Amino acid sequence: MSFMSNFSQWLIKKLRAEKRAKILILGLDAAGKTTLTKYVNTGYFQAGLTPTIGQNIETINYEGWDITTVDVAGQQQFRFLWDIHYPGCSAVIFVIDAADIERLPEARDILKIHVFDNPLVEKVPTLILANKQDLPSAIQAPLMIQLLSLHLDMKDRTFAVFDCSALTGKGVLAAFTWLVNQLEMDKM
Ligand SMILES: Nc1nc2c(ncn2[C@@H]2O[C@H](COP(=O)(O)OP(=O)(O)OP(=O)(O)O)[C@@H](O)[C@H]2O)c(=O)[nH]1
Ligand SMILES: [Mg+2]
Repeated sequence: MSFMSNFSQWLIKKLRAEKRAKILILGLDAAGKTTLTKYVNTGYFQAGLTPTIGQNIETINYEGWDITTVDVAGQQQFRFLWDIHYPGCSAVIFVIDAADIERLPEARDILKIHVFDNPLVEKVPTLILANKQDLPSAIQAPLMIQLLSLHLDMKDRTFAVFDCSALTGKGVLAAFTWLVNQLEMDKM
């Protein structure tokens, strides 16, 4: 093998090796975090998942990136565990059950405490997912931005709100592509 092909293989390996990211997936219990993570990993909806206790850590390869997803338990008694995962995270995904209007104020409070006002993640891009769009009562992104006052609270942050359904998969790819584009930009 020539020096150049050795060199180019080394370079490709090195560049690929550097494309590593840890993405933290937060949100209230039953928002759909694990369902979404499974969909991203397998391309299929998995029914009957049990509520997460602790966290699920998985690795996916996407567009040359080695992405570790940390899907945490959303139930209140486990939320203290989220603190362990903030250091070193490259992006946050905050999943909201967009059809559960009653819990939107709670989702907003948790988003504020754990993301907006959290200095450990102030420099990382945040993808907010208005999940469960397959349900007729789901609120869509423009109204979600208003209801959660994201246009005010997040004005100094890199964030986007996407509609999606972890059941049908609609919107998941577009949202994930936005996030990976942010990771690419952060690397420049
Ligand atoms: N209709 C519909 N149901 C969904 C969707 N995403 C998740 N679900 C359902 O919502 C319920 C909770 O989903 P999970 O993925 O376990 O929620 P979670 O956010 O991981 O919850 P915790 O692990 O308790 O924090 C399950 O019954 C899922 O099948 C969706 O996009 N549409
Ligand atoms: Mg879960």
